[in-house]
Amino acid sequence: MKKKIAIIFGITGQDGSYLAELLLNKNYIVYGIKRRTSLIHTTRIDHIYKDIHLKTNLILKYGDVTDFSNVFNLINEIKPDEIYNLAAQSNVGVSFELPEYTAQTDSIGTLRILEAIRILDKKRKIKFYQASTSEIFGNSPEKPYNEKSKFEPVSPYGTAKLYSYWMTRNYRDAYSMFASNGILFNHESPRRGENFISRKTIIGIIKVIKGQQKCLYLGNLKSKRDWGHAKEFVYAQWKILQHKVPDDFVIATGKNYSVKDLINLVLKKLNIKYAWKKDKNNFEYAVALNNIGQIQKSQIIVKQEKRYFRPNEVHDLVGDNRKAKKVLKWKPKINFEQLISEMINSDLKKII
Ligand code: NAP
Ligand code: G4F
Repeated sequence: MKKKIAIIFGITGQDGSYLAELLLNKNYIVYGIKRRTSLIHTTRIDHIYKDIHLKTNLILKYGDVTDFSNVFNLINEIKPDEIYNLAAQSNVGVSFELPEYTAQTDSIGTLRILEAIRILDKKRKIKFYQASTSEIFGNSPEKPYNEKSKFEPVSPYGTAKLYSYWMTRNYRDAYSMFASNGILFNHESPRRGENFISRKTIIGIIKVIKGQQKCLYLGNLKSKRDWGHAKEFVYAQWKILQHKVPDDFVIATGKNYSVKDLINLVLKKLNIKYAWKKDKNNFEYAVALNNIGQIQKSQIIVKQEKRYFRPNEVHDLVGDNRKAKKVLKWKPKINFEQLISEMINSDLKKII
């Protein structure tokens, strides 16, 4: 049987690496699109990459979703069966500092791919997956969020992603394209970027124990997130494109925890005894109650700092995954505690 061909925009990211593994295991030929960077950073996919001169089902190509001619030429040359658009400036906090670049990548980047498909694929054979996000719900009042919930994004990132969500739907309706949105809630893994809260907390606290930094500085501890495992969430991405019709799906665990819950869990797993206190500005900090590693009793190990707060915040995200369970037969198995344990164990091996 002819092997399916997939393009992954954003293959060097967390999800791109797990999705590439999944598709290669399913015998796809995978074209991974990576950006030109001054230092090559393919660490997340090095274990599956073989020398291009050998026989391989993973081919890396340079590309950037801010360049229409590049996107067009790639799709024209590769003639894929499936396209996964995971490429994005994916950090919500950073989107307040880079709003225009975020829109170029996260909004117009998607439009460029959709337009290329519309022009090139007259027979409407290519299936398109858009990496949509729970950030599009913002602080919309009715929870848990499902596919029919109101969208009220509160960041340049969420707003840019909402444009892509609608464009994906519009191209599906206007041009009969197989174009689907996965509205994914937060998902983490040992491969998560180091400046997202889960990984930042784990790396930071391990470094404090090892004496490589004195304290971990964070922003808002009250916000809640519905955290799942990236490996399970990319499986949902693939399932969305295998469904018989294009559609939009919420992918979530259905349970959420606060940032403070996350920190408490990491401290507990690393055997640190501590107490939370407040300073005169009402900022919280955690003080060690035992000597452990390089930590001295009474040392401030975690502290809130103004610079890590965002100009606007999504307070409470939790998803209703019933449609995905029923229609796609997709169900998450890894719980929050297992996810965080796996990430801690991985970073304990990396930080020496
Ligand atoms: P990630 O680790 O930040 O990966 C993003 C990928 O996009 C990287 O490969 C990055 O390349 C690439 N990229 C950035 N700008 C690009 C551009 N202009 N042209 C081409 N590629 C570009 O993000 P992730 O966690 O894997 O998430 C994957 C997608 O799902 C993103 O679209 C994200 O917004 C969305 N999403 C993520 C979550 C989550 O919790 N992880 C939840 C909902 C939705 P570099 O490696 O060169 O930076
Ligand atoms: O880990 P975060 O940066 O993830 P956030 O903002 O929820 O966005 C992630 O999930 C979205 C899906 O809901 C994706 F679309 C998006 O691409 C990304 O993957 O922050 C989580 C929470 C926020 O409330 C933030 O304000 O942690 C809070 N936080 C507190 N201190 C911090 C920090 N976040 C970061 N990154 N760094 C801090 O120091």
